Amino acid sequence: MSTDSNKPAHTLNRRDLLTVGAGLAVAASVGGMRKAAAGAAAHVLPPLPYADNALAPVLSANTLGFHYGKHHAGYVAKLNELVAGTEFADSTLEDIVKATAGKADKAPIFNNAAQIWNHTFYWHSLRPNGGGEPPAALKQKIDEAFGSVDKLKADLLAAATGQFGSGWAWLVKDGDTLAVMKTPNAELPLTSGKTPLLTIDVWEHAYYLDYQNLRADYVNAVLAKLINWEFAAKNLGV
Ligand code: MN3
Repeated sequence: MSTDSNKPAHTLNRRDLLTVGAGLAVAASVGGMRKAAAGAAAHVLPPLPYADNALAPVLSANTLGFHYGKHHAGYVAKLNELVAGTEFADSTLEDIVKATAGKADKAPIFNNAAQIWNHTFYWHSLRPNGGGEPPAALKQKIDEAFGSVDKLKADLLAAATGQFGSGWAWLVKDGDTLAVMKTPNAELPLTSGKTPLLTIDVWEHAYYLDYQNLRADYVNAVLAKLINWEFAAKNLGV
């Protein structure tokens, strides 16, 4: 984990980079600098990569309004509250996630930090007019690992609907191959050494306003119309 206290001020902006996958970084340097100077919040809510109505009708503006504006924002506010004055006060989000994973006494900090990371990654895993065919280089990797894109989608659906209660379904890079996994609550593949490529939020707040209890309908609609294969290709580096 980072210990930034002895570093010169001009490096402060690096530690508040919320790195999401390869090549995507959301800077919160202004907040970080303010914190160093005046105790302001270190972690900021990254902007949605599209308007809150851009995913409709698959996901309504009402769902995004609550999911992003209340849930995601709430994790940011809570994490800032929990780390203030602690050893994690000046740590990056990823450093906090890795340092607190699996530690029962740090569970509230882990849960809020990991949920910030997961949600930012989720918003980028979706896009308006998504779905369709993955880019050729990604499709080749998918075909090698799963046999077909349809089989990958079936495996993602099975992971999403097989996750009992709240959690996440993921496409990950695991060693030299691709794999599907599910995680409960705030857990994420980073802590088991896998590289996340895509995720689907299967907490009820992600779909209940639009799909009620029909999680499978939500996942199928996301896979057909919103999933951002280009984001996965970028994270895979192909
Ligand atoms: Mn959520």
